[in-house]
Amino acid sequence: MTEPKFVPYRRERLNDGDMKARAAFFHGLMNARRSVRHFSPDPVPRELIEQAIRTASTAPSGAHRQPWRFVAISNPEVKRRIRIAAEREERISYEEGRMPPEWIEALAPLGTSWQKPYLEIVPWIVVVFEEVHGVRDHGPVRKNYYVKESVGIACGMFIAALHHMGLSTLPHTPSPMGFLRDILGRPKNERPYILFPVGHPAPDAQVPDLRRKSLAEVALFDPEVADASTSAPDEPG
Ligand code: IYR
Repeated sequence: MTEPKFVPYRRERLNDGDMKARAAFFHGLMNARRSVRHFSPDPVPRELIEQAIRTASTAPSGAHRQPWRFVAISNPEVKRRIRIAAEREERISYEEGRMPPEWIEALAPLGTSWQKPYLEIVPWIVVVFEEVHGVRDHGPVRKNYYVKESVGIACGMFIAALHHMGLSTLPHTPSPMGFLRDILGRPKNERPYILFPVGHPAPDAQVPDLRRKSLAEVALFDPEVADASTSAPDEPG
């Protein structure tokens, strides 16, 4: 059994006023983020993509396995192959009934279609893979834990990092996404999770006129709770 090893953790302690000011600033910043589908072809330095991936990779993860892999693509030929394969799948979803009518209707306010020209226009595509399990040269596979949760958190931090540095993106999941493993030559223990086109919005970019849920719609503070003596105990785990 590996012994735990601890190091001191020290953070500057801010006063409540400073924390409120920072909280308001950060909310304003994040509230200005929008998913973008109209990108500019303007180049973006690789260093910025590297930095966003570094930030994403600070995410917490199950048993600290860090079960994510970020594949960044700027090569126009590879972007083209991804667009062709994504549109092939999306056409089946949108036009040939793979997405049921209820789903198509749910997407109607977003104005999406099977066509994904932005996949060729953007300077970068970043495909995030979940490492379903680790690999060892000999013996059984090395298990990972809470992979979806871990990679989802990392993707959220990636989106925040991009937005904070002034870039835009879209969490895109052309379904099914198996073609990304083939095109990008990733091993079997890696599964495509989300594809992010990354760049600047086109000067004439538009986004759907959406409303965010209010705090009252998404949060409960100290709600009435069931009597502990009558409720079932939690499952261990
Ligand atoms: N993957 C498709 C469909 C799609 C699904 C959901 I849920 C969205 O929020 C948006 C789109 C596409 O990318 O068009």
